[in-house]
Amino acid sequence: MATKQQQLPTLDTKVKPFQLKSEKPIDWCPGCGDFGIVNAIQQAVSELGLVPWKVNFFTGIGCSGKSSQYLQAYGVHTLHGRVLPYALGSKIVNPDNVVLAAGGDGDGYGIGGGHFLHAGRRNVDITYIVFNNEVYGLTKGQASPTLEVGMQPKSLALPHISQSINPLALAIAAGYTFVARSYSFDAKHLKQTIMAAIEHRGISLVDVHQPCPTYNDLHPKEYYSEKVMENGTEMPRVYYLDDTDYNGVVADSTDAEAVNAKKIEAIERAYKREERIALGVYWKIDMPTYEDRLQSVIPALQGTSPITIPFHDEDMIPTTDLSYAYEEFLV
Ligand SMILES: Cc1ncc(C[n+]2csc(CCOP(=O)(O)OP(=O)(O)O)c2C)c(N)n1
Ligand code: SF4
Ligand SMILES: [Mg+2]
Repeated sequence: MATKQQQLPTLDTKVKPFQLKSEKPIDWCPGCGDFGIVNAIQQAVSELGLVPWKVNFFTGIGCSGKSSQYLQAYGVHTLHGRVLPYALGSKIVNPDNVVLAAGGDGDGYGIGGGHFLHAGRRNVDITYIVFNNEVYGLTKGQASPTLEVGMQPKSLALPHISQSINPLALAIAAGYTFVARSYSFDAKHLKQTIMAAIEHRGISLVDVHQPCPTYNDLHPKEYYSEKVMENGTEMPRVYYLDDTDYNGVVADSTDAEAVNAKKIEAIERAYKREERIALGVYWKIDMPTYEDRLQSVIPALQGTSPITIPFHDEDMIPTTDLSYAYEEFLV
């Protein structure tokens, strides 16, 4: 089977990142982490040499949701919490395209939480990038599902009284086949992580820590660049899993027992309590995608895109007999 990299739609002459910028005026606050994430997406699409009109970019609602307007590609600025159904549907009918979904932590892990979990089970070959700033930025800084209990950014009148969720652990448990964390102002790491996520065959989650200087004063840019004490030594806050002994890549996905053990290890790694923030790939496994399984039950889809199959002839007569589907309703 061809690797995903070989299958990606590419141009002989790569487009430059600046050619992927749209002309829409950007209205994010100065210093917002969203700038770094959109830049990294443009860099990744450019460096992979992707055909821009074969990149479909869907976003949810929030400050982060505006990103689809700032990338020169086809896309939809969708409904709050509903970015994944758009993205999954788009990929299933256009399997040759590269589908990216993005949105905020409120959008994806809150109102869109049901879609977030069930997208994992399906393993459609898309990349989902979540802008994680611990608040609902667009609606003035209410607590998002990733804000830890007891925390009080300046936008809250009182400390937060709900527990937070762990998006990486949730994604691993739900069946995502590539789960990574990055940071909006680590341009190189973020670009490389998004590229690896796009190259991965299956659903990939990139949870991106992102300062919201307007509403979240707990974790500004300075927080990520400061040093912290670890075992009596000053260490950088942000570090890389690649520089540790941890390796989240499953070598043999057919060994169910080993996969389970590795999954537990990955979830434990995602839950590790530490002052520092580990960026990198927490979990990666090669598994059949939803598209593979669909083709195995509908052989007519093999080697083609559903979108190219005509559903009526020249006289507008349906080419597929669906009457059997209604038989049970006939009286
Ligand atoms: C159905 C629905 N409910 C609520 C809203 C109001 N609303 C708009 S954006 C948003 C939260 C955005 O937070 P997040 O997803 O974290 O994105 P951010 O702005 O932080 O990037 C809410 C609650 C809405 N637009 N639609
Ligand atoms: S409110 Fe926060 S997340 Fe939204 S644009 Fe401003 S800084 Fe960025
Ligand atoms: Mg948010």
